Amino acid sequence: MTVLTIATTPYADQKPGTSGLRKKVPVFQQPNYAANFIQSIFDSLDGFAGTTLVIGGDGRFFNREVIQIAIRMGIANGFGRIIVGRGGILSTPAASCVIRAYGAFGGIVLSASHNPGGPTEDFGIKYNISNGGPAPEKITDAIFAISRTITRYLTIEAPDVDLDKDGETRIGGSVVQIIDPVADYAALMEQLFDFDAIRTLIGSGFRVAFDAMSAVTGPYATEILERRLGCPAGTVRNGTPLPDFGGHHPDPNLVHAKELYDLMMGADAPDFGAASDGDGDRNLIIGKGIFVTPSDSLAMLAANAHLAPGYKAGLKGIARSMPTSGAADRVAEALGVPLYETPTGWKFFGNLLDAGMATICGEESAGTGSDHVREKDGLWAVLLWLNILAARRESVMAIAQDHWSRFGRNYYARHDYEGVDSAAADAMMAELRGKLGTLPGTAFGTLTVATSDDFAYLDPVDGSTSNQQGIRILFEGGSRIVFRLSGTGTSGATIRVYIERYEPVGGDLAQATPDAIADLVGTVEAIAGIARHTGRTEPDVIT
Ligand code: G16
Repeated sequence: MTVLTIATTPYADQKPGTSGLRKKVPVFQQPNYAANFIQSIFDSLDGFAGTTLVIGGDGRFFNREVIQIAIRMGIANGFGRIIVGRGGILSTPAASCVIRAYGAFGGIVLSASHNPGGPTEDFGIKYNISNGGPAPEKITDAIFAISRTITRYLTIEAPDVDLDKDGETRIGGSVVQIIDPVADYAALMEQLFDFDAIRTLIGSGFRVAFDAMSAVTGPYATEILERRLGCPAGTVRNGTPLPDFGGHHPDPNLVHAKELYDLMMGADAPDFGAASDGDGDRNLIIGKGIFVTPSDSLAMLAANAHLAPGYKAGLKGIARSMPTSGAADRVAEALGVPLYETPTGWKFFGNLLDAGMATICGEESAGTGSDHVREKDGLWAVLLWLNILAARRESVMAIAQDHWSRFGRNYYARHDYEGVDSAAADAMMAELRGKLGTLPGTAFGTLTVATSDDFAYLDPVDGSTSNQQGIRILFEGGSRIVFRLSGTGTSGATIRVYIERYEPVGGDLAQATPDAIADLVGTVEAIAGIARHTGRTEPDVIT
């Protein structure tokens, strides 16, 4: 086997965002674009000669091509074993599971998550470290720095590997191993949850609808829900991963999973509805007649996790991203465990999980997970819900109402302004930042600003700091609005506005969310001037 050194020139735009490098497919199709980034990943790492690298992706358009590039480059750079999910498939949580199960040095995961796929849509590459979690900023910063000066990449001359046949192939001094993408993950789920109890629940006529959104969770959900837990065939909808996700956004929110939402709000709704995203790390939970917000789902899962075998010893701590509602904080308080508030991005939970400081983590962006892997995990959340439902034998609605009556309710919504001109969005944020000192004491209608700041995080494990992670406007009485720019978009900027109002126990816990937060929504323009800066008068998506 000859290692080829291919001369290349840098691209200036390979800065990883919230979760890896995400760009449109034609950007990735530029000469050497993917190879440059993959070589920059390898050049940022030390000591991997002879070790194992995991490679997989969510099956979107361009997945197979980049998998072949990554296999050749992994071999040329000296990995001893390359483990690839059959068909080039590994969901993000399954990739995390496989990295841990096989003691791999790290993994390359090809995905643009919930973003659409296809020849002109989105693609992405991220690197996960040996704990199975996303590379921390120290590494992503190094990757970016290397990508700006790269002059060569290493590859080998070899035919494509047959991705569809399990087994091992020796190439030079390395082994390429194609594995079943589902088996290790499904085995882990069987360890964590009471499959017998869930099977009994299903056997009693409990009906589940799971929308895989033509994305990667199809094979996982079919194996686990239909084959192992006894849900009838057809429980998993849109269960075949398609390169363009059937032309839809594989984003499990109320806009893109509207069909499921409508089903769950209908007269003949199943008992439990759920969906997952492009790469399987996000989740949407809907009970009969009730959408559970991701922030509430985190709190309810944390409060009931002890009902599942994997968590019966209790939680060490709960972590949530800053924009996620404070519902989980009240559960942590009641359980007497610490609550950690981190910046947006699953990578910030890794240190807390590794240090044994937190067991369950969650984000408002439909992500929940635990210390079983180092990524958020859509099907895990579905299975924990099913385990809780099997143990409590109550409806999702009853569990939610009981939760609010014990802890109070955090009314919560996120307003997204998508594809906004980046300069206008930056100007808006800069102006807000400039007024932070003067906002406290200012009244907006009936609301008065108590404090305002730009969230900064000091990692309690490694002492690293992350600044400018979102502008928080906290009102007297505990309501809050947070402004932040998304780090996962691929065109223009996305402004996210997170709106939250806490209703204590004894208050009106049965309001419609838009009514409960109407006064806060009414202050957004006066505080931030989104319309003035961007011309947008309405959000594109409300979740
Ligand atoms: C990624 C990160 C999440 C983050 C989300 C939203 O999710 O893994 O931790 O909450 O992006 O980020 P933003 O608000 O910056 O768009 P995913 O599912 O896209 O990988």
